[in-house]
Amino acid sequence: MNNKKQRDKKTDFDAVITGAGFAGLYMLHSLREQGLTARVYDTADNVGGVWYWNRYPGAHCDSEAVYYGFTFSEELYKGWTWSKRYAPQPEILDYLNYVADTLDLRKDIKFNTRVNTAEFDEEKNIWRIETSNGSVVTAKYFISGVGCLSASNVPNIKGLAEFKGEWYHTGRWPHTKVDFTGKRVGVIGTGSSGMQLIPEVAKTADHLTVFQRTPQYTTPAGNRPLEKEYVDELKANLQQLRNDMLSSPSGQPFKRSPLSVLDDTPEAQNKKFEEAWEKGLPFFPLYNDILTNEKSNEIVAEFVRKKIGEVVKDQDTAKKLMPNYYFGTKRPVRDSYYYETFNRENVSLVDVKYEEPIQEITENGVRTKKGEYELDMIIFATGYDAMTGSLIKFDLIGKDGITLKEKWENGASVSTYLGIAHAGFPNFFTITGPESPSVITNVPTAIEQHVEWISKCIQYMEDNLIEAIEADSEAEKGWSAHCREMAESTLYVKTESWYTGANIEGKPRGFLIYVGGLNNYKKICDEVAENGYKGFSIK
Ligand code: N01
Repeated sequence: MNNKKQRDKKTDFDAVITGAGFAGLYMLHSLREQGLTARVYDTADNVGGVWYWNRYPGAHCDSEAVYYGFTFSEELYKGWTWSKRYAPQPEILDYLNYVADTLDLRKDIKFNTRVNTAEFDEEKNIWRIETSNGSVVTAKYFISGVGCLSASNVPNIKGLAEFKGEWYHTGRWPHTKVDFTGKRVGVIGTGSSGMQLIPEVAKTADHLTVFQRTPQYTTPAGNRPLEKEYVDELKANLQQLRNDMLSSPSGQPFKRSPLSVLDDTPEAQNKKFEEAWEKGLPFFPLYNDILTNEKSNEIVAEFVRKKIGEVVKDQDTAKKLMPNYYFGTKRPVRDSYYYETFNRENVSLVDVKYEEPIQEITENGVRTKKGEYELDMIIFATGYDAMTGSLIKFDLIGKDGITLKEKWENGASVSTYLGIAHAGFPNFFTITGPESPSVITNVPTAIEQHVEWISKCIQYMEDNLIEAIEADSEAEKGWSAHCREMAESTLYVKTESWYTGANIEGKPRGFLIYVGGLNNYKKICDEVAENGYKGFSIK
């Protein structure tokens, strides 16, 4: 007899999920396959999540396309063929639409709807969710699929309201064409988004001024069409590919060399780096200690700085473009002709960190310490309030009326259990939440692992007629301490970045990513489940 049927269903849905990107789509599908009901809410008018919003020219994913998708279904994987090694945003959005259509997901998604409040009812052990369209629904489970990078950050620079020209943020790009032709365009920000956008804007703008606060390491993406034989082979061996991805630190089937950079002679190091640079291969698998050994890291960093000096003709500009922090400790970028763009006559670089900080935006452009840059358009490629921003920007109210924002003291003391669960917030799960491997892995693989773990946990609850599951405070403290300890053994924590919260003015610092590898993380999560959900209270 099916135990589930014995549960007295006292809610509108078994689960409510926020976000219709990779995470929300798979979570919805997975719960439906279990015979449960779920409703997804998204503020956009279609599926896609970050790939719906990030429509700026040049937007690509810098995880290889053949790994940047779902592997849980043979039908889905085999029915889709990527055109290029790194997929452009429109193709990823098409892919997510293909997923939604193939799995018939849309009927359970409410678009154009924001979740304003989600409140846990302690007596009934249910969540009450209020949305922007005025509706109130109840669910046993509340699941966040909003991801780590969805709260856009437009910096608070004096005078923006006075600017007479057009302005945009890369993460909220319009759905209509933005024309740069003949215009004086300023781009503020040189992270992944800025570096993808800048070469595209330069092609048609009259003049492009790049306002750089921190230079960024990037290595060539070497994007190219995919060979049919290679794709066919992956499709024919999907289970092997899936296992390799889930049992790797990065969520991609790369084998990391067991060698330290220092094990090789300078000639051997150089040969490997040159080959990676020429072929557009990632640098991290070449050695095992690029992110942990300062000397090894400096050798890679120096190689990239030397390349910048070779590619960029004007040596003053080249010097400004050379980073001086640890390679890879800000999110590494894979680019298409980024440094080359600074050889164009219509492109100039302004160092707003050391030479001429931005003072204000005027009605005509940007004023720095040295003078005014007249502009017709300003583009903010200034990133996101990452990891926690989207979780604390609405009222998520747990036990005793405490919000997640209050629990985390507005970000000063973020603590989770496994990045999935939260003491004081029963039956609430976060997909790729803070303190999980999330953004330093191939994100769809991390999402698959989380969704499958959450689905299994929910199935366990349904089978055993469990009303509520909640992370214990002690387990949570232990997990957060473990995450911090792991992070402190790397060079990541030595650099100011969005990983540490340093990109947002006033945001408390912390390193909210589990750096021990997706493979080890999966083992820990599986052990917790196998041990009767160790670290959780169940009732
Ligand atoms: O944002 P960022 P992003 N004045 O935070 C600068 C993913 N992504 O949108 O470094 C002047 O990296 C800031 O300077 P600094 C990926 O995970 C993936 O580019 O803080 N400048 C920095 O240069 C990525 O890492 C893809 O000193 C200001 C830039 O703005 C993440 O999204 C593609 C400033 C922000 O860089 C975020 O990338 C795109 C100010 N007040 C994005 N405030 C893929 O390919 C900020 N900056 C998968």
